[in-house]
Amino acid sequence: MCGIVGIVGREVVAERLVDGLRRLEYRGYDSAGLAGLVDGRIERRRAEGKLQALADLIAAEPLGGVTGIGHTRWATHGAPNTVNAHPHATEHVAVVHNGIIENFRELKDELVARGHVFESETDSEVVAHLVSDGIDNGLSPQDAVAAALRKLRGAFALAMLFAGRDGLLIGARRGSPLAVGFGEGEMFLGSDALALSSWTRRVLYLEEGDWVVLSKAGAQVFDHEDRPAERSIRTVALSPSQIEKGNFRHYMQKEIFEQPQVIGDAIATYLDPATRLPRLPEGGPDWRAVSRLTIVACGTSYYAALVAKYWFEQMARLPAEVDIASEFRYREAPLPTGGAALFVSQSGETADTLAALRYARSQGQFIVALVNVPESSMAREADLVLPILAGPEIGVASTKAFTCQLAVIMCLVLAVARARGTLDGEEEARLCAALSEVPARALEVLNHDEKIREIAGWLSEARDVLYLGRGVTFPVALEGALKLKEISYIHAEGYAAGELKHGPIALIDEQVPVIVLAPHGPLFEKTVSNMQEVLARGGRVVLLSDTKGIATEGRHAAEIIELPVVHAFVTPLLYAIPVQLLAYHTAVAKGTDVDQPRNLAKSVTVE
Ligand code: HGA
Repeated sequence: MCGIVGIVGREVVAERLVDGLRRLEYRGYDSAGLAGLVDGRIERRRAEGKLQALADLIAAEPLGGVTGIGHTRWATHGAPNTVNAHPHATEHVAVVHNGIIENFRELKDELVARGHVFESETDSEVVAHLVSDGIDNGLSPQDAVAAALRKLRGAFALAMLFAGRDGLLIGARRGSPLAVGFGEGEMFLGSDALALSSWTRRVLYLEEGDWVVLSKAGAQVFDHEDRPAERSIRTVALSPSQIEKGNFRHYMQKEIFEQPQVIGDAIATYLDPATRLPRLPEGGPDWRAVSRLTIVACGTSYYAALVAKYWFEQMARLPAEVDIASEFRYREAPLPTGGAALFVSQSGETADTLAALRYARSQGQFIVALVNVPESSMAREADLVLPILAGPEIGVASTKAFTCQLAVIMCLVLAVARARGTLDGEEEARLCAALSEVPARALEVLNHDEKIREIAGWLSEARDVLYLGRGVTFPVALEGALKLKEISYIHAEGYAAGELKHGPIALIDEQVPVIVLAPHGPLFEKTVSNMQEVLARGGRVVLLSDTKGIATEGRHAAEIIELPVVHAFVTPLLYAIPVQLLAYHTAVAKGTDVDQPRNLAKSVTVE
């Protein structure tokens, strides 16, 4: 989604603004732009496409100004072209915006009637004209912003620059995150701490409804009722190695290979190393009294939530419903008294999931947030926060966040099962041991990288690919298909293996690779029967199984990937890795933009 940066600096800021935008590239965008204050006047540079186009433009036509703002745009209103690129400006103010101004049409009509001339099709431009209108009427920039904010509906983060007011930036947040960075005689604004990471580690996160006035001397925060507010400054621990590619070709590849480490970190936090029993942060509900768990998420996090449903029901005997956030939020689902709700989101800012969380709160549910960004809105609004500890995830296609979500969910399920007394001691110990072994087994899986790259060679020629799984590997089949679609643009579907004959089997011919996820265990024979149905119709199967599974069925498959033998419950953590690698290598073979796939955004802060 859109990225915002701003600097009140001591020297010309254009290059640093571009550098800040590079750190936000991972969010996905289609155009970019800067505004700087040059001799008191607003000047802009904007370009369609990659940031390099903007960097080239600035090299050809340098942009001055020691105070400036920058933006990467992921279009919601208006085509991704230069005219619609931010910043939007009038003679008084330049604005960058993340989010959607829902009442922009009526505001625009009013402003047009008063003589304002708009140049873009965006909703965002209305903010520039609204603030400008206030300044035209004699208001100070600060008062004009306060007045404009009162009129805006929707979700947004904003940064604004004012003609004739060097050293002044105003930022605002409602629904989309915005952070303030404190430098030495300089101040910064950014969509997240990553954007600010090469300038400062001292960061203040605006709270919902806050707006902030930045000058060289510091920041003054106001709350949603325009009262001066105190917000604490934190020191953010982000090391350069966490946000650089190192020896890897792509962030996605780096993040896939980080999994043994980060899953290990998550498990070490949530499983006591001495007793190997789960330990959760204080403050959970009385799980014995929870009647039902509602789990809500989007995208990859939704697939982690689907695995969670199997685990909660089977291990903790807790009825669980899983919903896609964008559907759940408007469905007005009745939620039971004494219920709890779990929200899963890498960024903790996903607009639909956040809205769903607020709905669940209005229905009296106990709110648990499972997020990768502990300062995020969901973390702040939850009763219990479980950080997944994956470290910054830059690749748009989520990988390590998925497996860390699974690791932490499994620890939560084990803790809930213990509280509810649904697992006997031996089985609990077996499960905890199985989970503790996952990092070592994940390393073994990564050793198949080369083999998977070879298989991806022929997968890259396919037009359609099917993924089949049963039980806890069914959501992994869905995730595998999503990964392939996201980064290689090959059409893929994930199916519950038993559902194949109810429709998708019609798609099978020699041209359609079928990836079968079938760990040996209680469901193996059933899944293999479905694989046979594929083979009988000429389908080409890639079988992901373990030694036992491959010994009995491997000879039928065109390709096999042998995975370690593990407890059935932890198979999703391991089977996720080869499907990530398959998607990765297929995308590389096709030459697509792995880390920034077309049309996609990372943290989806609009509906
Ligand atoms: N609505 C604005 C900004 C979109 C956005 O925030 N995307 O993440 C536009 O379309 O320009």
